[in-house]
Amino acid sequence: MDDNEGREAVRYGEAQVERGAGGETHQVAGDGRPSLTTQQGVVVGDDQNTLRVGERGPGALEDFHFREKIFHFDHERIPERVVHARGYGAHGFFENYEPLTDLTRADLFQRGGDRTPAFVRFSTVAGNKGSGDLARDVRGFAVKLYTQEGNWDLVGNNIPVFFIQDAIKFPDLIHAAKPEPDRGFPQAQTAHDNFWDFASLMPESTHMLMWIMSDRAIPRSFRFMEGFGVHTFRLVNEEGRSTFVKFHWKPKQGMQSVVWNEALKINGADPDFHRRDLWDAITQGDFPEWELGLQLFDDDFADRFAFDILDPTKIIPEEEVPIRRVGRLVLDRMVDNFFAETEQVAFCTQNIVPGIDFTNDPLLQGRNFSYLDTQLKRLGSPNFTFLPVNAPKCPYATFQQDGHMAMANPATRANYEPNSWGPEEGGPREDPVRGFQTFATTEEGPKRRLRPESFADHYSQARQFYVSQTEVEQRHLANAFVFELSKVERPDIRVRIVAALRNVDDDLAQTVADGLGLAELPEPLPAARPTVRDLAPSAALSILGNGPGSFAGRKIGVLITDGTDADLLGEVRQAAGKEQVNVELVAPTVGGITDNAGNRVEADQKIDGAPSVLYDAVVLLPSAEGAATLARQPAARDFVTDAFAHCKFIGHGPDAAALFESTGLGSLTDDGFIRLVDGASTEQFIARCAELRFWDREAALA
Ligand code: HDE
Repeated sequence: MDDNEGREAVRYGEAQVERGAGGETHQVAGDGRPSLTTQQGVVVGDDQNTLRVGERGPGALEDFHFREKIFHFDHERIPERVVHARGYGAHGFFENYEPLTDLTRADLFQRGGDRTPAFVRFSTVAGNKGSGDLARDVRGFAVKLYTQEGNWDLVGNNIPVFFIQDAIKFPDLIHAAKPEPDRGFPQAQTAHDNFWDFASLMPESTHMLMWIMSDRAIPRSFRFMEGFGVHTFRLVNEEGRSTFVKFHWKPKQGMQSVVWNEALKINGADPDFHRRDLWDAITQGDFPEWELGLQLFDDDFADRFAFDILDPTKIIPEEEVPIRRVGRLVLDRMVDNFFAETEQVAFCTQNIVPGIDFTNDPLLQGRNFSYLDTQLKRLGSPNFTFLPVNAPKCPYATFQQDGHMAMANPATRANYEPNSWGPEEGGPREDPVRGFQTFATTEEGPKRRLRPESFADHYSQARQFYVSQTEVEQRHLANAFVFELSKVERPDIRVRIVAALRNVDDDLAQTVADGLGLAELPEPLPAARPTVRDLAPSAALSILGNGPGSFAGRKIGVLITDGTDADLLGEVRQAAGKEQVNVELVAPTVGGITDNAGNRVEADQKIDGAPSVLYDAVVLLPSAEGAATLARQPAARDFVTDAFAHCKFIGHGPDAAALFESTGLGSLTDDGFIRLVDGASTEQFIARCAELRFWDREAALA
């Protein structure tokens, strides 16, 4: 008998499903796709129409497929994170360079070359899940390391200090930063009264304010920023000896930020700019890497250091305690499913492993409560630890049981401990040798609500950060204060911030005051401790002072039109390719152009959808006729003027003149414009691009 006898072929879109006459077998004809089923495994015969009585009659309640589908859809959302709601994750590994047995017994640091699987989630803090990537904000840098002795979560930020010194102020800080409760805006912005009101009344936030008003808060991409564990932790070795440690992630790609006007425009042109960047890099095989750096110190240093090592509003300058690079983190795989992994990943600061321990940093102590608590709210069950992205990749055995979504109840007879059952039925036992041992500090003192005196200097390191910046960075920082405070409606709040800045640097305070149009400089805010004005600048704190020295991994937007010079375009592509620089072709239509050799060249972007803010540098290669046409189009003119205003290097072919004329840049060209005529000049252009921006232009225009 013919196998297909009695079967009817049904086409739904592209999929061809074979249905047995008696419904007994279900398989897919043609492309081998699996059959669609209900959650109970029943193959669905019709996913296009609800079950109804008569052709135009009412729906039937017994339509279990429809009910299951809508029921599940209705429950798709889980609460977004209270903070760090918008994030993007990727998988990878940590590779340890050499044994660190003298410092820690943590398994992942025991052998050189060992690789530990990792999952990293980058995020912004203030905005909701749908907010733009380019908000001026701290970025989260949360790393989950699935070690062979349990999961270690290093839940850090891209800024090494924090706004507050005590976790009890966290709800206030976040309430103040988030949209104002009566009006429900502004979204993903600190540029409003409540944030600056709170900040101006919390002198301890001043150091952090310097960082978030700096270009660190508008990174070019996740790939180009540093990460920090922020708090002081402990490493503990086999003998039980403890060494204090601060954790750093150093991007091998170098650091890079955008300028504020660019950030505002990127948010409109591509609110997923950072997501897309990470997705593109990893899927193209350009895996981003960070080196793990340790700042290691002992009690003697802690006692000597000018600030309290438990104070999370302070750094330890690299010049005072150098960073030892001990391994590398490589991100080499995107998630299979955003929700299952990036949304459901649950970082908890309390997730540490033998060989690592906490300190009494009051922020860290508070966080250790908060993260577990928040995961229960968000994921709805204490069994969130069994979700694949959260589960350890080493063996685990507990007596925890039941609860919503229980997935791994103990299979033994005993579900308690101690018990007198044998190994088969008795379940796991504690292990005093391999098990986690808390570092035995001695603690004593009166139980009080108190901020230690050693936390009282709020301005000296803020000043140190400021004086460690280049002139360009200082200008950006002052402009950021002016921008944000100009959005603040209450003059007294603006004045109070300027008064705080007087404790940091008088020039900065004056520049901000001028930018705000303040008639006179206010008296400095009373300070608990006078500012130490001569802390040595720390070169490591500047982004521009630590340039990448290469343009690799960056992107050039090349503007082309019909008649574009085929040879020059070829040179640009070749020179960029040699330096691992990405090129995107931007044209009047996405269908592309015909170059002067008669070749059809497809475009990546239509000019209206690809403003130059999406690129690190631009090249203008229109034909003379194309340039004349583009000169009449606002989008093309903005492409050029924005690239100019954002201090980008601009490579141009001989026929771009009409574009410069129309934008008024004809007389303003400077050394950041590079005329491309042949292979050599194109290579020079790419080499110049390694400087990332032509900052002299900004100084000239200021
Ligand atoms: Fe968080 N923080 N935080 N935080 N934090 C959360 O946990 C909290 C702090 C950081 O990608 C929440 O899962 C308190 C410092 C990152 O999933 C919550 C305090 C640093 C992420 C929470 C802090 C961070 C969070 C919200 C003050 C840098 C995102 C959702 C004591 C060292 C992790 C969640 C991810 C997320 C509490 C301060 C980093 C509510 C109480 C300092 C990167 O538990």
